[in-house]
Amino acid sequence: MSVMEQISENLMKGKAKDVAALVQQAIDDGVEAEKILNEGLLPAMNTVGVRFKNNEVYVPEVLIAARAMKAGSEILRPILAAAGIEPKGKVVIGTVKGDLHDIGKNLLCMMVEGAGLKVIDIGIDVEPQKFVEAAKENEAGVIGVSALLTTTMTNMKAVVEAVKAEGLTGKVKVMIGGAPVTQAYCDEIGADGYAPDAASGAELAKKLAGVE
Ligand code: B1M
Repeated sequence: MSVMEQISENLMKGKAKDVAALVQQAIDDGVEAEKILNEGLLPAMNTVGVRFKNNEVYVPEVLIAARAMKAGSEILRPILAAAGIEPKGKVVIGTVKGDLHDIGKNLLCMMVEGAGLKVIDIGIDVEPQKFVEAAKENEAGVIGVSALLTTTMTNMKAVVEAVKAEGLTGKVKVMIGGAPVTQAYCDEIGADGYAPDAASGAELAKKLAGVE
């Protein structure tokens, strides 16, 4: 099995230490950091996302795979940065105002990062305006809003409106998700996209960021 295949295998099993060691070994052997990312880490994380979507694996497996992804990408990050290879898109992600749930949001952050985009996680109970400010500050093209409560999911509309008030409609896309959220609600509030799970969320973030 090639080093790249070993990286993928170990990432899918969530073996963070082994992934880190293999990534380092590949670098020492002269493999380009971008190749390790694109052929070792990203496809494996993508496979985990697909399995999660198909209910073949569950939240714990995704979390440990994401931890292994992080261990590998942290070794690559300084090398990629030095080579001027920027993440392909930036996404601000937070849980809507009034809502303290963060497990789904964190999962989404990991999957989006796993898809090769930069994530700016602005936490829970986030004021609508703060989403917009974070997007402007970080020059992010996508805002992701998570909601778990029917009582406060209405604050998602305020995020769409805050983007509009800043004249950023079309430039900064808003995607929404979370257990009570639906495509119909997305259409109703004029958000740019809805994803039912974190894996689809990562795909949608890439699409909205104009990546691939
Ligand atoms: Co809360 N809670 N909770 N809770 N809680 C729910 C959501 C609830 C359905 C339980 C129930 O009554 N059956 C209910 C909401 C009812 C409703 O409004 N429809 C509820 C309630 C009522 C409450 C409180 C009001 C309870 C109280 O105090 N009386 C309170 C509210 C606090 C607040 O937020 N202001 C509360 C508190 C809590 C805890 C703090 C105890 C804890 C949160 C811990 C934490 O997040 N750190 C908690 C938990 C754990 C839950 C349940 C049990 C699990 C939620 C979860 O993490 N699921 C939940 C019941 C349930 O779902 N079975 C419940 C796992 C997670 C991976 O799924 O977040 O759906 P989820 O994310 C999915 C998708 O939705 C999607 O991707 C993920 C996976 O692929 N997704 C996105 C999520 N965000 C996305 C964004 C995207 C795209 C996809 O794009 C931007």
